[in-house]
Amino acid sequence: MTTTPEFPANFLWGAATSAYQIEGSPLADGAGPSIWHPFSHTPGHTRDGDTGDVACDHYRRYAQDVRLMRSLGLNAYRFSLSWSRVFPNGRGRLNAAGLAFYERLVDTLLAHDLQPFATLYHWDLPLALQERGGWLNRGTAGWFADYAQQMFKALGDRVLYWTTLNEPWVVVDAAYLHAAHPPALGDWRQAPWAAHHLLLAHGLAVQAGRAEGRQQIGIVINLEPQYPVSDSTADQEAAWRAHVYMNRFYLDALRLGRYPRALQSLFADAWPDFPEEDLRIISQPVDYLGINYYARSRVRHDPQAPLTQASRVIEPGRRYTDLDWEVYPQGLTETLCWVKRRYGEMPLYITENGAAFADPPVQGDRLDDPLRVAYLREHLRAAYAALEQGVDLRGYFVWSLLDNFEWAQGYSKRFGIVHVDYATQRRIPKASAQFYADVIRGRGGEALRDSG
Ligand code: IFM
Repeated sequence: MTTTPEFPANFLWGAATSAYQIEGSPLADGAGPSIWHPFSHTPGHTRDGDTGDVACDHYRRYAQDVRLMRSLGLNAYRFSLSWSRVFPNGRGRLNAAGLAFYERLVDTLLAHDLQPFATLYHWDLPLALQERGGWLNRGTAGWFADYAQQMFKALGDRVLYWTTLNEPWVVVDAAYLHAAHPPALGDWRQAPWAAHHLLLAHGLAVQAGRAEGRQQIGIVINLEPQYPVSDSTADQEAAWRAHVYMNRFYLDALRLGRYPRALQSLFADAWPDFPEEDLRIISQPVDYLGINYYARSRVRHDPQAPLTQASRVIEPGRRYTDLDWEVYPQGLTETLCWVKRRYGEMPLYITENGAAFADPPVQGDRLDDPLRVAYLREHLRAAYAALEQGVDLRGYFVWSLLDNFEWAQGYSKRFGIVHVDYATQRRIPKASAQFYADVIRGRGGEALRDSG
């Protein structure tokens, strides 16, 4: 890229978080537990036994966090609602005190000129619904739509952007293939129904949103280009299976109204005959797609790997983050262009992008995180390259505003542009926060200029 990037004037510049990862107080004010509560409290499930009990204490400190975002110049904030805060049993009685938290949050965002971008499901299924079968129970899709409808009614006058689900692929893969997230079933044969019910939940929630007059509803999908590590047929086929399983499974259903045929051979007799009508509901038009991009995978054929028989490989000489995810910015451009090519023109948002690095120690009130700054610079340039290639990119959300509970990794991985001292809950904007503020102020500009 030779030009100085200049992002559109109405571009959304945001940061993203999710409820269980930052809020803390998961049972406060009449909330019910989500599946993450007993899971994280069970020894051996999370690194160092970490739980979301306190997290970033955002439930009580949200106003300070909103002011912080405003001070950095952000104009949007992507957060999720905890279903079981609002419906302690997942259905039936609404907990007004839980809803009141989100009303306060949204009102505070608007008072600070931050556009709320609300996600209805970021992995924290109400435990009461898991006890009825969770995503293996078709009823969960309907209960999700009921919950969504109530949220559209309660907050739809103030929240313009709605996301039904965050990363359904992870929900299914982590719980049903690898037993790394609750309900930790670890049986790939259950994956197709779980995935299908999640997608049906999305479709029914979109219908509910339309009935309530909502006009900016989308879904967030995480994508990762899959490259074979060698030219061997076995590795190339493994990369293809990984690509279909991760990148096309959900988007083909959502945008083309069918599952990729290759999934039938992958799942063999565990692949059900899904009702056609469901696919019509799943594929009804949405207003935007949210893309979460972090890394690419280089994969090899691995007969031990469940389902896809493909494993990600770590190679010397490449750059990785603290989670062993490869730093590969051009993959973001490729991914956005691939979505446009395969699924057609539509508004896209980068709803998550960021990096876990073991940050250097805080010095006074400063924390220099040059690796994260470099990661963000390169990926923002890659995002701009996609815009230049005609992708209708409308916004970028860094993951994450704050260091937070990184699921099974607990607090050991830090993604924030703002450091959180978990002992005191003090927030310290890192150099990357300052860098992002400069990017926003210049709509790209000098901060993203090619230094080479
Ligand atoms: O922390 C997660 C987030 O909850 C979903 N997307 C990826 C992030 C980093 O792993």
